[in-house]
Amino acid sequence: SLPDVKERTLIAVKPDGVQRRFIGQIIQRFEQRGFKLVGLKMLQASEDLLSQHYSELRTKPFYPRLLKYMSSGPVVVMVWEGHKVVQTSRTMVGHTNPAEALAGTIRGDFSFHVSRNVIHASDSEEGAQREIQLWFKGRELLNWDCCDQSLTLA
Ligand code: DGI
Repeated sequence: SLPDVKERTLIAVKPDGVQRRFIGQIIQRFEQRGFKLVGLKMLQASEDLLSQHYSELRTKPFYPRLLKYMSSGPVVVMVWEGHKVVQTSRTMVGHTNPAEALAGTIRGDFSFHVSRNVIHASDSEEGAQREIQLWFKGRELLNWDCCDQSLTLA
């Protein structure tokens, strides 16, 4: 069977990543890998939205601080599409704890503490679908083809 090139994942530049001016460098890494950006917006997330996003972590001791930090300033949320984009993004993002994140990963290159680890990436295909539906309306996701695929506008 043909490889699935339509897999999608949710990536978010967290408030510390926005504040430290990393939006451009993060987008650049996904573009240069060859993934396709199909959704993008900036917003300050409510604690209600974040409690749904992080529902699996609600019993953790750091959960109240996590929601406070994630709602403290704007985030940039994106949907990226491509073959094995969920798994590849997790590799690009690196370990949750920056102390264990390898150099060359986004967290390994841009962060030093788990409470300020710059970026979110969905951890499974099911999780990605759930998170994309939570953060985006269907009409906010755009299908498009590369200009080298056809010359019908010529
Ligand atoms: O999917 P990840 O973001 O890599 O990791 P996760 O789903 O286990 O945790 C979500 C976020 O919660 C993580 O990016 C940062 C925060 N977090 C996780 N473990 C800790 C933590 N924050 C603090 N302060 N302490 C933790 O042990």
